[in-house]
Amino acid sequence: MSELSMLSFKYNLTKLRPSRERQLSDLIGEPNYEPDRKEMERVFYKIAGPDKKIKHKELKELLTKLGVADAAEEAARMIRSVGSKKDKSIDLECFLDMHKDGVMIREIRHAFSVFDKDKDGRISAVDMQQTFSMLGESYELKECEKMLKVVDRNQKQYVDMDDFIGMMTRPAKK
Ligand SMILES: [Ca+2]
Repeated sequence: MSELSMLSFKYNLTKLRPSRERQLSDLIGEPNYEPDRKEMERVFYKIAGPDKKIKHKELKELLTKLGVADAAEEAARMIRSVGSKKDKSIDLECFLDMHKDGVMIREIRHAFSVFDKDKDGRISAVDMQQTFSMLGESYELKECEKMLKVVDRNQKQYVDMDDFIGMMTRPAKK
């Protein structure tokens, strides 16, 4: 994964507001890098909505949020390969099947590792500053600290994987 993901991370950051009307843990659950079945079910229902099927549009939106460049195409491909032929959507069983190797989580972890410059498993304000500077954007450390605070859910002064996953999969603001 790519600069695009990093840019989308940055874009997400700048869009975020400090209020926490949505609990990130609603979506992903307890800190856990390899989501178990229950967590995946929760994620599924979050994406799929009341009809309990993930349609192309929903999948495309999710992939876009995850920084996939050709989200529409990729969504169509995923539905073709794992979805139901009949109604062109992904049901819960397909979804669990699709994630048994943790593809999306792996992608997110990769993006995380791009930010985590000193590889200590935490994204600090300094990590953030360095990553942005690689992308040709310079920020004061103070600005990075501010951004970090929005993602960091319990004032630990760094972003962990759980914060990161929550942010990357957060639904777009209307
Ligand atoms: Ca770090």
